[in-house]
Amino acid sequence: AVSGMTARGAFIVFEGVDRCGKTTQTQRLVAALQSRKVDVELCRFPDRTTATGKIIDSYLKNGVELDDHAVHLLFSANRWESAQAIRKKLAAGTTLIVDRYAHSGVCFSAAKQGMDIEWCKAPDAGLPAPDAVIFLKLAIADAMKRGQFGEERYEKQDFQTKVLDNFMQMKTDSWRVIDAKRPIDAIAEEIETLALDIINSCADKPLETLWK
Ligand code: FDM
Repeated sequence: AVSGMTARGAFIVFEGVDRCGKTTQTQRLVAALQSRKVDVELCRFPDRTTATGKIIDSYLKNGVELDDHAVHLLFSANRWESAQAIRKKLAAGTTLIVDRYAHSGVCFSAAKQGMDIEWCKAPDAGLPAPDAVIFLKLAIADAMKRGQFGEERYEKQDFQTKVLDNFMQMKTDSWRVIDAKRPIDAIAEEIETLALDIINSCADKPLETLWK
């Protein structure tokens, strides 16, 4: 970074199927970075607190039925609602650790009948792009050994298997794939090293946009 200017924060997204340990690892990483005095915040999508988020929450809890296309657009709108704030925070030097983002958006919707990946990608085009996607890779059989999936709409074995296939299709060489079957501490250590490296290397690079 140029001296006298604030280095921008890194936009680090965690992805993976349900029960892969994303929520645990994002929380661990934020705590680890805070203890190193890194300016960092945790976010998650969907953000269930906004107007679109409340409809999404009800949909996920099976409270309302929505057309597959319509709810896909709501998930995307839910990210667009945060796009300006994300850009501002990154520019001000805050690193954002994000639990799910546009890849979940595409991979979950495209697991439904008649929804294809290209169509699903379109509404997110132009959003701030992550500097890194950390993918916690776990077989569905192993995810299920961690206890039953919950009660929400998508927490079913067949559906999660399709989601994982979609993630594997969307994966690019730049994704950091982590073997999520290992003990929590070992994974957390690997991720901390990775994150520090990402934070350093993106400080003087411009933020990109999806889907590049
Ligand atoms: N999900 C999440 C989607 O279907 N589309 C999206 O754009 C996003 C961000 O919502 F099953 C799904 C993934 C998951 C559910 O996520 C809620 P959390 O992480 O369990 O709250």
